[in-house]
Amino acid sequence: LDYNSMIPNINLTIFAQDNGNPPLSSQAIISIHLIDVDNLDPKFQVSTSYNVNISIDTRIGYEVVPNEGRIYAYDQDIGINSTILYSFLTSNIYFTIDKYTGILTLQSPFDSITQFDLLIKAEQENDPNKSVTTVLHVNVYELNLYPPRFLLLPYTIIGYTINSLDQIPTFNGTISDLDINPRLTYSYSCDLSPLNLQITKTSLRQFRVQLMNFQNLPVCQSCSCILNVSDGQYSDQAYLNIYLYTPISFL
Ligand SMILES: [Ca+2]
Ligand SMILES: [Ca+2]
Repeated sequence: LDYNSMIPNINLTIFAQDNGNPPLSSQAIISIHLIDVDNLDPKFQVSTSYNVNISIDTRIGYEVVPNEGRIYAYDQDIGINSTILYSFLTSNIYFTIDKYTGILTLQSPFDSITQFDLLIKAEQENDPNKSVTTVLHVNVYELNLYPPRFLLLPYTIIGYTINSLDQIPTFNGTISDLDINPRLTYSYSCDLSPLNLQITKTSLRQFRVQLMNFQNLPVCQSCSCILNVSDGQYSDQAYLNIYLYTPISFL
């Protein structure tokens, strides 16, 4: 008898007859009522594994829904149908899973594109030994559709060869990049080797160029540097022309 594949209530009619003449007989009905026993583990609705594709810019608190739908498992004993509890077997800082609903929530932001797997367990509330596991494949991606561009060219720095801390020759520039959160990095090269630049990111799309060794700079009329900005995939270049004069009082 298998509860899951049978009608749980069966009536059997028993018929008895003797060999007398005439034969006498009687009948009785046996009513069988099947009760399920807890012999089957829970099962995930998705038989393979779950997959999550999530943008690196996703905000904390966001409900993360796998491609296959919400995480869901059920007790295969249909007559018992115990409550199922969900948990992670792999420790991770990014997601929480609701114990009762299986809902995944982002609790920590991503700082790089990455891929990792998490093991998820579903167990019966009344018997933790009756459980099943599945894998959640996580793919953190970043949309990078637009190239960065230096704005408001040409760039020029004019200054003196000798400076104090409050008059370091400086240039503030802006980048155009239509992506939501461009990860811009800067580099440079100059035609005059003693010229060293410090490029600082001042905001998501703004930067500051300052001349290093500002107390003792070479004379430049003009020197030329090439600035480079990259978003990891696309890049742009701009010329920075530098004019450095000897202060008149030192002539
Ligand atoms: Ca069960
Ligand atoms: Ca971009």
